[in-house]
Amino acid sequence: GHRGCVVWFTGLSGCGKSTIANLVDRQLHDQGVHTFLLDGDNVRHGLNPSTAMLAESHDADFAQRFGLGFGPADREENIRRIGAVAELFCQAGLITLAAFVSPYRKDRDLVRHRLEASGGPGDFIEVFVDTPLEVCESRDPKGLYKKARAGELKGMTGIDDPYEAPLKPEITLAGGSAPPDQLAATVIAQLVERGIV
Ligand code: GGZ
Repeated sequence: GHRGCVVWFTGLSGCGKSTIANLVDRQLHDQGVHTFLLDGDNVRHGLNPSTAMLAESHDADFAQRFGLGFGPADREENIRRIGAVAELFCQAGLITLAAFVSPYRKDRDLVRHRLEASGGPGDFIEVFVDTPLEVCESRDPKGLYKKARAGELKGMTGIDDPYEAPLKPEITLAGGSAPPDQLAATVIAQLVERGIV
């Protein structure tokens, strides 16, 4: 058996965090470990939809008030909600994997402090996927960097919005230096070493 914890992946868009988190999730699941993965693909649709998405089912004023975008306050609220949900999964005993840009240090630190207060030290494992911006930008799967460089997208992390790297992450992965499955193996080895799985 194992107790719950939150493994929090942070890094630039295109750094590989979602790919690595998915590999860790699948591998742990295959070993019979109870996991749950939170990432933009499930969270920014259900829990934290954009204003435009929310407007499909609610009136414009409601969508404006509760929809989330990528401004500083919206990112803060995005991470706050995700942190609260991750805390619940952790309390349910799941190895909870979260993969979000989460660019602001204070927002990640708040999640850490809440988790360590409700659970214990070691319940929050921050994984910094440290991939050079040039590598992320060359991948650019959604063309967001290109748009940001062209001035068509404002507030892109790493271009005209800051990414505040963790100061003392539990794990740092040199993204782009090794294939994703090797980086996922590094994470799992760390979880074993920390007695989590
Ligand atoms: C950063 C953005 C932006 C801006 C849209 N800045 O590569 P992706 O596409 O799939 O991952 C990015 C995702 C970021 O959502 P998060 O919920 O992880 O962000 S945060 O933690 O900052 O709240 C990217 C896309 O959404 N995207 N606009 N301006 N990423």
